[in-house]
Amino acid sequence: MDYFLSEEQVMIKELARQIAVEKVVPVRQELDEKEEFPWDIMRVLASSDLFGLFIPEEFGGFGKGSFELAIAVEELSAACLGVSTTYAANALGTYPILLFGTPEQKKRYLPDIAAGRKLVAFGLTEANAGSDAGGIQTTARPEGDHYVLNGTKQWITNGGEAEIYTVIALTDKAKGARGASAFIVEKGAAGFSFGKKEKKMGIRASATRELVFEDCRIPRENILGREGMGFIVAMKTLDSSRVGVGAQGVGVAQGAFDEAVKFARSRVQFGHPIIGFQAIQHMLADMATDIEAARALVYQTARFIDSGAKDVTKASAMAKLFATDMAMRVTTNALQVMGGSGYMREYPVEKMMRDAKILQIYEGTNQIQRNVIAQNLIKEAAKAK
Ligand code: COS
Repeated sequence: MDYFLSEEQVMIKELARQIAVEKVVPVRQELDEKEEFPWDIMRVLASSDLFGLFIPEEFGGFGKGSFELAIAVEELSAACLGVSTTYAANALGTYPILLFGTPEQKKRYLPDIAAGRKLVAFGLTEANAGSDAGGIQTTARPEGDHYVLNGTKQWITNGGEAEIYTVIALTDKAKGARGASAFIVEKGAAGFSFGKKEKKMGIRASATRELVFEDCRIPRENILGREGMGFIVAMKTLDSSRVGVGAQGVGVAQGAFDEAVKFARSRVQFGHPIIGFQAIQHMLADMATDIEAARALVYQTARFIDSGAKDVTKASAMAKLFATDMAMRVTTNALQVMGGSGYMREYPVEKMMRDAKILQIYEGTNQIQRNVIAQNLIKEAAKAK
């Protein structure tokens, strides 16, 4: 399918693919087995200017948007979802600054992010606040010209590796979600430490840690937006970034599909390559159709976001939901096409299937995406009446 990419977009796609093939594929199995953070690859992405894609030119970026980010994420995801999660979570952590930062905050933080000199992480989730993001307990108490943070954030991607953290905490506990505010916290701040690195089923090249705040003092000017806006900052951030999770789904599914086709062409059973059997052909046909439908939805949603549309919540949730459920179906069936070989670590598809599972969970489970879509449908129906 031709998605009518501009010359520049084709270049971004080809550059990301070249890095994926030359730098990521050769090391992905080792990174997975050793649970090693992909610093070398992050340095290659930085020197190739891929961290600045969605950051305005005045802050050292390329002034492109969600679409260009999505195509880069897709290509990296076809090679390794652990690597692409590290890269995409950097964008997730950056959106609060991009969407709600003052010109001074943008000037201070975005150039380092655009150059890939500093990684970013987003801190919302807590032990008792996953799907129920409004239930966070971490507090930020105003004290003179500082805020004092106390609490623990859980399962934070890029935790420990990032230099910059965008964190949601309660400035008014009595108001619950409406008393939440968003902050920038820098690594090294007194009272800010990290929990152990989590051991995960998949995306094992990515780092996942707790962020621990114990009387962590940060300057007042590190608030993003106003006090009480934190929940909206988090929701708008997720509206922008969920389409990127959809792009991860398209990428990993394409990667698994390509492996399945390659295998089916060479594997001979009953005297023929198995790609000649209709049972296999129908599975491949369904997988290819599924991937293309998800890609069309993800690309269109990213373009919709880049158009400056005001309300992208439903579209972004739909793209995340469809593309990531698709990724689980396609990686599972790619493994099935390969039979016992697919189950072996010698081939990359078992890792792709393990990795894909997280896409249905992070940045809001797919059950939460359905809630978000339904709430928006109800709102639209009420408006139309
Ligand atoms: N944009 C702007 N405003 C939004 C919004 C959005 N996308 N989503 C919600 N809001 C507003 C609502 O309009 C409401 O405003 P009022 O208080 O003025 O009425 C307020 O925020 C609270 O919204 P709601 O009542 O829908 O909140 P809930 O507590 O019911 O939670 C969900 C909403 C479930 C959607 C939210 O908690 C969520 O996204 N959970 C998943 C969290 C997640 O993705 N975690 C992953 C962490 S990052 S890996």
